[in-house]
Amino acid sequence: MQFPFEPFKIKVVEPLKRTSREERDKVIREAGFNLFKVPADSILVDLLTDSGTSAMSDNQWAGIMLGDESYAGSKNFYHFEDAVRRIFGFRHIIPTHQGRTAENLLFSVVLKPGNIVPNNTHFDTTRANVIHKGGHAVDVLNRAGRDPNSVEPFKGNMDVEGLERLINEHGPENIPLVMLTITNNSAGGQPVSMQNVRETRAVCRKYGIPLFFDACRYAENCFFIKEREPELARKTVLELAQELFSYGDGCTMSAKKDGLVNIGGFLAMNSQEWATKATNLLILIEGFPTYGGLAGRDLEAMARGLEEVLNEDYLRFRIGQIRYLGEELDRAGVPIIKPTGGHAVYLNAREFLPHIPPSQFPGQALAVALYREAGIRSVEIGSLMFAEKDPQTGEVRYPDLELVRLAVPRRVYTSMHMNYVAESIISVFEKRDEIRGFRIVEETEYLRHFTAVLEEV
Ligand code: P71
Repeated sequence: MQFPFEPFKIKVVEPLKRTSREERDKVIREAGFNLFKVPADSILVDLLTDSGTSAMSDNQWAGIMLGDESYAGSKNFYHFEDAVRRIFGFRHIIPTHQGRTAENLLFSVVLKPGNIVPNNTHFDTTRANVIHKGGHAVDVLNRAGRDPNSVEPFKGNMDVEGLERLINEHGPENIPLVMLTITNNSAGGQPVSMQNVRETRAVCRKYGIPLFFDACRYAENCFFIKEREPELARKTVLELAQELFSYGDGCTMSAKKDGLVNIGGFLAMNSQEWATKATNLLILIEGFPTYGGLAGRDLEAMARGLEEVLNEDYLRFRIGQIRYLGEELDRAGVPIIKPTGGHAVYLNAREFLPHIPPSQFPGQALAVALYREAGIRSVEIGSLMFAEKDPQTGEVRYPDLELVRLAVPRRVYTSMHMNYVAESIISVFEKRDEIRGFRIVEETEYLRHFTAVLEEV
């Protein structure tokens, strides 16, 4: 397949350093087989995350020079507020230094211990924040999203009937809000349809429960809506975003994704009462409400990034680049989640390495192999990240999917980099029988994948 070429030219470059196989083998052992602990200098193509790794535009860098570092009332805050209000439409806008702080503020304000938070699929920081405030994070993903072989267009959707059942089971009074993660990162970067947003909204309305978006990848999600919901194909991505957010009562946002910045985020909502409480907490943990843990220049870059990301030539390239990588792998028989999502290609590690059981972390085994083979850094999204131990029985529950995510930073890598990645993975696939599983030697209680130390079985 041909994909639209990079709709930008390169003004600043950052050299890549090559390493030998021996060097990489040494580095990965010293890192306890945990790719989060590998120095970025020892990585050739870094697909760990699309978060905070974007290349900013000349327009954003120009905005950086216009940073107004006043403690209160910086002009950049008002630019930021205008941009967010134009696209998202929510009344109260609270800047934070990244997405998880917006989650922390939100759940600190709305959750009572024992409450339930339904989400199409919680991302790990969202889940951890819900649990940390004494709540239960429940994923209510539609059936297609749970089937790695389904090619449905909107595999990120909420299971709306399941949501209604859950509400009836626990009572709406125990559910402070419902969340929709767009795109659905943990389920493969799959989009949520406008239709599904409307249906989710209708159920929330019926029971008087607010609907919040986890809006990290809103522009990518809206581009998929434009491509795949025929009656909406003639709207601009901006118009689609405005419609989508009009169905919600607020959102959390990590602008490190579709804000095209290296740091930044926000919490936005219509409720005055919740916003007041969140702002008071913001002052305690982040800073004054017109900077929220950021410099004025960061707010300006974010204001500009939130608008730039809606450019449809950019989005066509962005989604096309991911699709291209997926197609190259698929053609060679490498098992991937299809269709490809908005920000990443997800390898199906369970099918890639059928000889490694979930208890030996097939995703991690594959991620380590890609690093050793080719200096590519990916991230495991499987049993290392998500397996849960039952506190009573000690029994371990494994997630439905064992994935390795190849997340592509925005505007950073070219098509030749994608070819290199595809060829390297295909060569690992050809010798997959040699790959061994892992066991954990050290782990923490929350978010263990960041720091765990492993050894080869
Ligand atoms: C991603 C990240 C960043 C990350 C987080 C944990 C491990 C590895 C990488 C962050 C998200 C996200 C969604 C849907 C909230 C956050 C938190 N994703 N919701 O995918 O994807 O945002 O990092 O700004 O705090 O690599 P934050």
